[in-house]
Amino acid sequence: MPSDESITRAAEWLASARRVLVSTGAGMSRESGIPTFRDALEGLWAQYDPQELATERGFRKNPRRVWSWYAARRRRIAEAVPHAGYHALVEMEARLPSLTIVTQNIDGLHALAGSRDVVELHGSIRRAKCLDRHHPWPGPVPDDGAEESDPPPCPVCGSPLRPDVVWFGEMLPEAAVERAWRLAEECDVLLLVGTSGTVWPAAELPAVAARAGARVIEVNPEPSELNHLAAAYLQGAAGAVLPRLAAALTERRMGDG
Ligand code: BJW
Repeated sequence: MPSDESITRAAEWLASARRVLVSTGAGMSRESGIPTFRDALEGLWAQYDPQELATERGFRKNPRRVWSWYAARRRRIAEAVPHAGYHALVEMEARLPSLTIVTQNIDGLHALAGSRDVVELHGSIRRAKCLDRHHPWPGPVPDDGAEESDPPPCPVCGSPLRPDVVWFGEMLPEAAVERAWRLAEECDVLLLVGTSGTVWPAAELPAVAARAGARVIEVNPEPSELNHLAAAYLQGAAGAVLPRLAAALTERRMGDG
């Protein structure tokens, strides 16, 4: 666990920042019971290559398998509730002049916790669109509850529905990328939480921020590929470290006032 001194120092950086960018990955949701992307390939799915499941090619080859994998994950996400680390970020947003979250996660837990400024880089599992023409499905994603089922057809063009997430080889949503990169260039502190830093272009954000002069703080039980960029490494789980950081920020502000 990080020392009180390292938490206090990181809280001071946050308190004196004009703009804070929080960049989250799958590890952020683990304590809410949502497996990381790699963990999600456990058990029944361990026999499949991510490139088979999270690519358009994989979906076209076996739409039933990919649709069913996402249905199983969507059901698990629907039952998940944000843990204390999520609430700590909501508290930090209320206390700081500007805090935005850029997430690679598709589970929507930041919004559910009450964070107001969230940029989703990899889409959302809570939405669907059609494969060929990207017509959005209106409303909650259909689910017949079966362990395996075929994707329903798009009511507009008949092409199969797919989750509205970003698969390997696909472009990220342009507006989200533009905003995230601008925020990385402008922030004073980038708080990096629960990402392995292996998937691009999201993995580039901390380097963009560091090059522009920001301090990077990493929260992760294991050092990520981006750990060398961190001015402070708070080794531990998001649900344990972020509440300590929010509490130190609050204490500091009360001391100021
Ligand atoms: C905890 C914890 C706790 C555990 N608390 N922490 C440039 C260079 C090299 C490659 C590329 C490149 N540009 C593009 C590529 C190819 C590709 C890529 O990056 N491949 C890599 C495998 C190398 N990128 C793309 O294809 C992207 N598109 C793109 O670049 O378009 C332009 C283009 C188009 C065509 C050709 C070329 C360029 C799209 C990437 C989309 C990624 N999509 C996925 C799936 C989303 C839907 C789904 O979930 O099914 O997004 S992949 C998957 O990985 C998912 C995640 O968001 C993403 C990142 O994973 P993350 O968050 O880092 O999680 P994990 O599981 O890796 O790590 C968990 C971490 O948590 C660990 O560090 C733990 O220690 C930690 N942890 N418990 C805190 N309690």
